[in-house]
Amino acid sequence: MSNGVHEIEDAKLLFVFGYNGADSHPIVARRIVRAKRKGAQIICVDPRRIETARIADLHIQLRNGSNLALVNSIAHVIIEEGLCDDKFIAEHSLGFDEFKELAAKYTPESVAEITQVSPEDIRRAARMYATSGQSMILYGMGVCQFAQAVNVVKGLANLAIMTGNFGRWGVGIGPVRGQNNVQGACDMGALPNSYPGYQNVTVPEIQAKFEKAWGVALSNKVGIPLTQVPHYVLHESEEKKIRAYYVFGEDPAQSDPDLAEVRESLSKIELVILQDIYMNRTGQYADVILPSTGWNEHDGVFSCCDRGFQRIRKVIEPPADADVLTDWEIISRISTAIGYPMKYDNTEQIWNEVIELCPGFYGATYEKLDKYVNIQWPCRSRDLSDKGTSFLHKDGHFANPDGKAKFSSIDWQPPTELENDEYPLILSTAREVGHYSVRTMSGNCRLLRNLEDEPGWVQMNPELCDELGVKHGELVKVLSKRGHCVARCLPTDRVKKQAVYMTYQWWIGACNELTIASLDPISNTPEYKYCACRVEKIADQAWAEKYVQDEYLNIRQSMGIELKKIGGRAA
Ligand SMILES: Nc1nc2c(c(=O)[nH]1)N[C@H]1C(S)=C(S)[C@@H](COP(=O)(O)OP(=O)(O)OC[C@H]3O[C@@H](n4cnc5c(=O)[nH]c(N)nc54)[C@H](O)[C@@H]3O)O[C@H]1N2
Ligand SMILES: Nc1nc2c(c(=O)[nH]1)N[C@H]1C(S)=C(S)[C@@H](COP(=O)(O)OP(=O)(O)OC[C@H]3O[C@@H](n4cnc5c(=O)[nH]c(N)nc54)[C@H](O)[C@@H]3O)O[C@H]1N2
Ligand SMILES: [Mo]
Repeated sequence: MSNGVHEIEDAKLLFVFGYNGADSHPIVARRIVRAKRKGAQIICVDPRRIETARIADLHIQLRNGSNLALVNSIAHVIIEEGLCDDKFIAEHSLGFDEFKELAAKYTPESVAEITQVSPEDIRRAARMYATSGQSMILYGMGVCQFAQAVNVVKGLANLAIMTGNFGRWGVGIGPVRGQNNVQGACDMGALPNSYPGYQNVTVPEIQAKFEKAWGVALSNKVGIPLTQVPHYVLHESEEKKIRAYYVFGEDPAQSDPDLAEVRESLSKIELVILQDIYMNRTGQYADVILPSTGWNEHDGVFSCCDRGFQRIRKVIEPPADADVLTDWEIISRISTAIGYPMKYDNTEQIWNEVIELCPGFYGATYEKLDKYVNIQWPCRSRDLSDKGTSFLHKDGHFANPDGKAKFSSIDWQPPTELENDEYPLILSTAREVGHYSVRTMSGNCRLLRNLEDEPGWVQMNPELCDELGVKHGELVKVLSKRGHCVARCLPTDRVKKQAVYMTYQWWIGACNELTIASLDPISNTPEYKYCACRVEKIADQAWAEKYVQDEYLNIRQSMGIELKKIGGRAA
């Protein structure tokens, strides 16, 4: 994020784009509500009438998959109506003339069919965003989970640059990232192309720095992104093939797209290691399972989505009979066994090594984290007066070598798999408030399970339900070219008739049986938000209910959560 989460409250306009904070990040959503109370205007861009849409001044209920057409059209209006910050553009950016040419094509009238948004609403959104004086964009998976994702982010950046909404308090762009520590995973270099602190593995000086610090020879080759693993197992030559897969805090057999393909690849990999705090679906393919402690059983540092480092502290001992180690102890022992002795006594030693090697984190010492609680990088000085950086690009100085922001001129492109005769509906997948990602954590909580349990819901417009003759709570079959699953029908007029929505944590209503592994070429994120599907009525509901129960028990037994009954006795 270019700005701090706390700054949301002070924005005068929030442009909430493909982000459902009320379900995904209720604490961030509180900030949106407070901003509204302080007088901020809100534009919500989402194909569903989500909670933010209900409190918004303008809800743009665009057609799924039309993001960049809408964004380019908003830019068109800003230019056409003379609402640009010409001084900011002239002093702090490059490429505006080329962008103007591209934007000229995107009249609101010309994108009305693609976006299903009225030209008047596009003009209103453009005026509101460009004239508030302090506009902040918040975006989420409704942007990222498309084959054209990074380009939409660039399109949103164009809007912020052309209106000078960067480098001040309460403006900027906020990718409100997923988990509590997904930003931390990237900060620590859990990426195929970088060491900790976004230092690229292909740069010789950086390679030399880490070789010296660690006393080893390091490769300068970029690694393989998670979502390309099936390709490297199933379709690559012998010498490029993946043979061992060390899965750490991830459940690809539940959360990756096209699960049939994922299962095939997990079965073909010679060695699968799973390091987790619970059994998950990938565990069923694991040769070795390394059980680790949970967040309240160990110390560490998390990075919030807004670059804020915060310490976490151990509050309880793991159960005496649990035979678990902390993640860092497991990694240290594996490394030592492989032949690179790794010895730390505590997380502070690890953290000190991190900040020593990462100039942008250098000043974020444990001492300061204790004193100030939250330090947002960059924090480059150890001096106690450097408390980190709430917003980036101060005074229009951007992180490119020439200090300038770059406009990107990119055309909208349709999603990969469009609706057709056999699969006439759009399947979009998202989140619900009561369960978390692959549900190892929330699914092991009986209270949450009592509130919501298998097989999960498929949200459908009431008119569609009528046409298919299915009612609230009935089990239906959802199919795509790649597979099928069973879920309960949830009629809701918050969604349009053309698209149905599922959440991805259910084992029986597993929407990733259906999703397509079409990846954004830059981020490698799959197109979870768009594929073609069909919903079928199930005539024999009693059979279907029994199927769900039996299947649930089967899965729980195979994961060791429920004991197997052998000859009438639990074994
Ligand atoms: N309770 C709970 N909270 C979670 C999680 C969870 O599983 N459960 N997961 C966490 C994780 S990993 C993440 S990444 C975050 C994600 O949090 P969000 O970014 O909120 O993610 P989603 O709910 O997947 O999608 C956001 C919105 O995108 C909309 N959308 C779909 N298609 C389009 C489109 O074409 N254009 C636009 N503009 N919008 C579209 C959907 O309708 C949805 O409302 O949540 C985190 N928080
Ligand atoms: N269809 C569809 N699929 C999606 C998405 C979608 O919107 N639609 N969203 C995608 C997104 S944005 C994300 S981020 C992924 C999330 O998917 P995953 O990352 O696979 O799921 P999580 O539930 O976040 O956690 C993965 C594992 O980490 C374990 N874990 C938790 N804490 C610890 C710990 O401290 N140490 C260790 N070693 N393990 C731990 C959990 O038990 C769990 O098994 O799903 C993706 N999949
Ligand atoms: Mo995520």
